[in-house]
Amino acid sequence: MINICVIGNKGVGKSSWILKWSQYSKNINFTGLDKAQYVFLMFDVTDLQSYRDNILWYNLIRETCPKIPICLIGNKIDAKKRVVLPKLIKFHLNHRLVYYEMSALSGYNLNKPIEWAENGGRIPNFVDDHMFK
Ligand SMILES: Nc1nc2c(ncn2[C@@H]2O[C@H](COP(=O)(O)OP(=O)(O)O)[C@@H](O)[C@H]2O)c(=O)[nH]1
Ligand SMILES: [Mg+2]
Repeated sequence: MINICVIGNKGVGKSSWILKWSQYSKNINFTGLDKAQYVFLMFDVTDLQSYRDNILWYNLIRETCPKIPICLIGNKIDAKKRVVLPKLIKFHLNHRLVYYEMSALSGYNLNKPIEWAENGGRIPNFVDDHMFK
């Protein structure tokens, strides 16, 4: 079992994703930050404030768990009124995090952050990723 803490502003879709994943598979313990091995930091691509607030959550996580692997998730990509466009999303580059776009509603990429955690929570090397693509 892996312990995962899902963090982010209210309304970004944390509960929706946790509920959906729990129906699909029982392989994860959803925990508080104190017991977590991995953190999923989620924002909502239809809510700019939730993207801006990533830095507050990130600093809070790093105060408590300086080394814990973090996966950034942009949820609600099914929504027509997307405002946080892909080209605006730089947070993961600045903080060297893996980033996945997701829709808890449609099921798109639901498993990607889990796979990342199951594989040990890789920290991306964007220079190499860019060079070898
Ligand atoms: N369009 C869309 N709505 C979503 C998605 N995920 C969650 N929601 C909706 O966003 C609202 C807040 O979701 P909730 O899971 O309670 O957010 P939480 O506060 O982060 O736990 C609910 O009305 C959900 O139905 C998604 O992927 N797409
Ligand atoms: Mg909730």
